[in-house]
Amino acid sequence: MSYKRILTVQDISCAGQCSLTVALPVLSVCGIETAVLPCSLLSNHTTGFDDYSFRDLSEDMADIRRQWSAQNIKFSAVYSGYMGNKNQLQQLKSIMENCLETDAVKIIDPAMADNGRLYPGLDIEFVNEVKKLVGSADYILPNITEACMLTGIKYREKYTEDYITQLLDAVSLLGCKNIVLTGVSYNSDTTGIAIYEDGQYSYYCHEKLAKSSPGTGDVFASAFTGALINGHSTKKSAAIAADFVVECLKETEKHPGHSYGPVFEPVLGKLIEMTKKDI
Ligand code: PXL
Repeated sequence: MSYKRILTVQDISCAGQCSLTVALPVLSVCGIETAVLPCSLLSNHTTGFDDYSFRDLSEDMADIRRQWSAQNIKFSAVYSGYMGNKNQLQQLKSIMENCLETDAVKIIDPAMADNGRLYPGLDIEFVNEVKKLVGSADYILPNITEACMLTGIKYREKYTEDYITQLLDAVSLLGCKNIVLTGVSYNSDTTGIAIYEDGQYSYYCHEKLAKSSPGTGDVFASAFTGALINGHSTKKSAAIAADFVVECLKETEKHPGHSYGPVFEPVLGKLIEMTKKDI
């Protein structure tokens, strides 16, 4: 397999186990060279703490993009996560147009909402800009709330397979080729990942843990990206990432009161084994 260098674009939440502080270690243990483009600098993430500071780095993103373009620095894949405003989405678009190799894989996690609500500081105009961007992605990794926001379909806590199929179809109309919908649960004991790939639907079912936390989606998206870049199929990458999330949540449960992020660090060693590709 040819050497891959990935770029991940998301915020630095200095405390709180999410975004870049998750993506970098996860992708590194998957054995992938990872360049970073931080789009905002926050004291901590915007959910699960009382308050946060926020510095917009969109001007720095533009400077960095200009340098990369001038020096012909290009990446073989891009994986984006939480973006803090419309300017940052614009910069991400420009990066995707100018700093990627021609066959680069584009993975977008539209990390903007959960449990039926947008994250603090984001609004409908932001969602409309995300909608425009996801059409250029090879993979989009929304949760159910995000899929609803992107499509205008009403968010439901309880649903049937038909509802999930309707959501996948509606997201696919935005132009994205492959959809990996997380947190799809049809009963109280299990949850799973619904996948739409080349017009085909599939589902990976796994154990449901009592509690999730902010950053869990970032663990999933980072592990999915790591597995995919290592040559696994979409379904296998989703299964590896979901199994890894279960390991992280089990680890988190060992630390009562640890509610602001997933304890993923002690189980990174397992991910090294899980993502190895035996050809
Ligand atoms: O994807 C989780 C996340 C990342 N970054 C920031 C967040 C959150 C979720 O709350 O607020 C800044």
